[in-house]
Amino acid sequence: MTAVNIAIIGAGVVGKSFIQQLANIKSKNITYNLIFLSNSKNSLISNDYKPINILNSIDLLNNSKNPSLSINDLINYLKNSNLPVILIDNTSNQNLADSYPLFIQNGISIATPNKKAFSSNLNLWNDIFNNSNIENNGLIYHEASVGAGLPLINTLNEMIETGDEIIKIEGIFSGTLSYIFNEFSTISKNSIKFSEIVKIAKDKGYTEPDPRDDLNGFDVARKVTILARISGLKIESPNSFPIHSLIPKDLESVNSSIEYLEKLPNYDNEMEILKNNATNENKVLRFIGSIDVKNNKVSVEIGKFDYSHPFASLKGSDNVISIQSKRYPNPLIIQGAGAGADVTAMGNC
Ligand code: NHO
Repeated sequence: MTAVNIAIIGAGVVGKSFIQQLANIKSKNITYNLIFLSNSKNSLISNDYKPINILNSIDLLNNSKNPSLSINDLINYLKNSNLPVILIDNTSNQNLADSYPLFIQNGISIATPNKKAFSSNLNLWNDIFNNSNIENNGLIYHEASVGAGLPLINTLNEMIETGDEIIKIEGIFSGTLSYIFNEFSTISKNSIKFSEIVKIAKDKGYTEPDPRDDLNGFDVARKVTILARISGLKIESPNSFPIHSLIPKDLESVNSSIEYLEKLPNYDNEMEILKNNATNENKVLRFIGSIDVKNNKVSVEIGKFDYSHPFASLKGSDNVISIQSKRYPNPLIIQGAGAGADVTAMGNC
């Protein structure tokens, strides 16, 4: 039986679920020993690298008097471990993401749902993956950075590594926007307004605290950047291609999400026209990310789809991704829950 040491940063929505899954993991060949856990306030550290009890680690962390370690102190601690180490980054911290190359150079592997490292500037991406290709350096896994735990990034990497050529990837990559469009633009006619659906999504807890953080399209742009880079496109940053923001210009700068939601009904007309045009063509609207590898074109936009298209029949907040390649001229479709703590945490495992 091989043993691996696990260090976890971040014990929020995804972090807590990951700890549960780690405590119950069914692996025949590998034992996972927790040696470090931190959030932005406290840390729990096993100075002699003996395993910490995973089951009550959250309580221990909350009662710990130790402050969080600096990134350099954490690297120094982890690189002296006598077993291989995997760092699980369950934060959305940019500084930590910027330090991945350092961790990897010091032989520490990383598994993370944090999109920041893979969707910031291209230099960071190159630094991470060039370093992880060097013998004895750490490896990097980020399955949950797009589509939560759906088998997407591994599948795409395997297709490319075995010589397939990606032609086009198109998908619904935001759980929140999937829900909003699945309810707003349906195969059977409905009279619901865009602003009403946004409010319902917010009340159900599907959106970020300020729904504009979902509706600006930037989260989708980050995910599209990641998939485009894996497919071989040199995307400088998520700002280097068109993103259709769903926030009316006048409401971009209003101070609070409450004011935004109050004023949103005044702007329903534009979305209503788009929906009616789609209905007249027997189509539905969906918010999609698109990567046309062949023509080197990337975008985040509202698309219109026939009722028979797999994107039209999507339910709830599911994600769906269509990959067209030389081997799959009829696209490979990956579909399922693409948001939520458990399915995101699973992507780290
Ligand atoms: P939380 O709940 O804010 O937890 C963050 C934790 O990190 C806290 O414990 C905080 O104390 C700690 N932390 C922050 N900075 C730190 C530092 N410097 N040192 C130590 N600790 C620090 O965040 P979540 O929700 O648990 O998210 C964690 C990561 O998973 C983020 O990178 C997030 O982007 C990523 N993620 C989350 C989800 C989700 O469902 N919550 C998803 C994907 C990735 O599949 C999900 C998704 O895409 C949802 C999306 N909105 C959609 O599609 O609609």
